[in-house]
Amino acid sequence: MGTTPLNVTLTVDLTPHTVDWLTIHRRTYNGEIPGPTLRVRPGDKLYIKLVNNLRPDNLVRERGHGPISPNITNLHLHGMHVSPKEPHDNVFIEIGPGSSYQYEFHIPDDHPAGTFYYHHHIHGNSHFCVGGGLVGFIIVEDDVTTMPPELSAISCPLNCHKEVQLAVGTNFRYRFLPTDPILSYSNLQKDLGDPSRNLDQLASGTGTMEDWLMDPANNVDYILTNGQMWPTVTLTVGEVKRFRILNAATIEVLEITIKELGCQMMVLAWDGIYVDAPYRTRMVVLSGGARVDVAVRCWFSGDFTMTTVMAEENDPILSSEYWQMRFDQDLLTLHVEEKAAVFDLEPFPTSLPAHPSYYRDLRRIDDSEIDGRFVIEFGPEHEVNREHFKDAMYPRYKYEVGTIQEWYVINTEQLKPHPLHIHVNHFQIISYNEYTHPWGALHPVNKTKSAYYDLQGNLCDQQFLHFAHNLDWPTSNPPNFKYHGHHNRSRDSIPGYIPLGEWRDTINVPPLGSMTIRFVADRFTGTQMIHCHNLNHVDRGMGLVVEVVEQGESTHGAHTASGGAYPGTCRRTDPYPDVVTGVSTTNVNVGSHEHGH
Ligand SMILES: [Cu+2]
Repeated sequence: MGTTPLNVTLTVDLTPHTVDWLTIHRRTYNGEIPGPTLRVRPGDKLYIKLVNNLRPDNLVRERGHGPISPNITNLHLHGMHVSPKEPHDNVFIEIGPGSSYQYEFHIPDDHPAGTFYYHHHIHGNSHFCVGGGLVGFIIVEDDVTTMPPELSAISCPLNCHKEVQLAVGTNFRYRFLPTDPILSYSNLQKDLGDPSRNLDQLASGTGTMEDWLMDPANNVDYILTNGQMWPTVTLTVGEVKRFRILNAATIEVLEITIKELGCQMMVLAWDGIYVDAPYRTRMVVLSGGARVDVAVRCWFSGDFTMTTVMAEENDPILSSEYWQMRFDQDLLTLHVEEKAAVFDLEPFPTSLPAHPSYYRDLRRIDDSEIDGRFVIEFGPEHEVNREHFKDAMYPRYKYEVGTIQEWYVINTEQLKPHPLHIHVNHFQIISYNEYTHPWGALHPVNKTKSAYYDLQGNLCDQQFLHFAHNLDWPTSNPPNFKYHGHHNRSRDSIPGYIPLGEWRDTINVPPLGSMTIRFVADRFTGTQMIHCHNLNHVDRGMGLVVEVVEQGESTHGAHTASGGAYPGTCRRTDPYPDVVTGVSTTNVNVGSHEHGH
């Protein structure tokens, strides 16, 4: 166990970043995209001094109506099990131009070893800043004395040459909606006076540099791997390497695969938490903020392509909210060299480290063990539970530390996926698109029938229209929509389907999707954020805060969503049903009709 204090300085500055012939200016940590990789061990105390070297500006816009100044910054340790209070992982700290802040992160002795990341987390400018490059890996190293030897053979600290870190980002992106104040980098850069050539007129007189970059005919990739275009990773035939892959993009869901036949991928961990046992996969699906650890081995020499696929046979709905952003893009070349000696295969890991006690399996616990329940509803217009996030003053749910929580997550949008991210605690997937009554009652007719019922048991029309008539993937094919899977069916071939029991800190909630998650509110009290990790969405208010209180402290006083409409109903105009009546569990908090502040 590490006990060394680790001191790191991360300096945020505007830095030129060159890709091929093009130099762009982006906000970076220590001048790099991604920022430096931080390696820590359980028990370490990590001190990060965050220095903001950006210039002051006059750009002040109200949150929710456009970016606040992208020259304000802060830091979040995504997925790390650390305190959300100051001076720890409090994401509501704001560090202005010319200022600095001394963060402290006390990493628990029993913190899982795995792949995490740090990034900027200011509400209102996160899409611009994180998408531009304010991301970096933080890796909690395994304990060499207890990790399985086959895993140690492909991992730091003993075999760092076997590790490959891939931060897949969109740092090259120029604009998608030129008039959109959150999505348009160029206009914002112009407003800020950042050095930028994006709006330069071309000598040919055919528009701006940005027009040229955005013209599909010019075939410009905008997905970068570690800030580069198509880097090369070298392996030898039969060698196993451990890839730590981060989706550092702000909007896109990545469906990563190896294009050519001849390489194998084994999933080791999701979001920094080892799976129970390694399993083969042909594709990994990562929403923004997600990480996966995969072991890769190739049988033949030659060049292979790791690519992100958005092909017809997959789920176009996962890619993003905007159809024009569907893409197939190559991420890197796997260059596999001939092996001089006899052909032998290095083994894949067959076992993985156990989870800490606070990530114990909650799938088969008795209902009576569940201490509290909450609903998270992603809805239209960037709302969570029918409202926009404004500040951290009013938690929407309070619960005691140490309690077992069961949350029901639904997405009432027909076309947009929303990746849910919960700070501080990972959560376990208990049900996936089961479409039962949110409180566990069975569908009155057929539990496996894919229809979505609200808290009152009413069939929600929008779900019914898409799903009810033809449930079998992939034959179900309404326009622009494919059914994303159901946990009672065999969904091995569906990209993005999440096996029950796995742990995540970020999970894609497909359109009209639903899931039940559980977790222990382990150890840390304080206000913590729950939000959509499509960063343009959270910038517009797609988040809320909850508060974990001390044991025995009152959980009253949480403010429910305002406006007379509540989560778990079919339409935003539906009244909130009285779910407390007839529900045997205690501490159902969504039904409180308490208002006002
Ligand atoms: Cu969203």
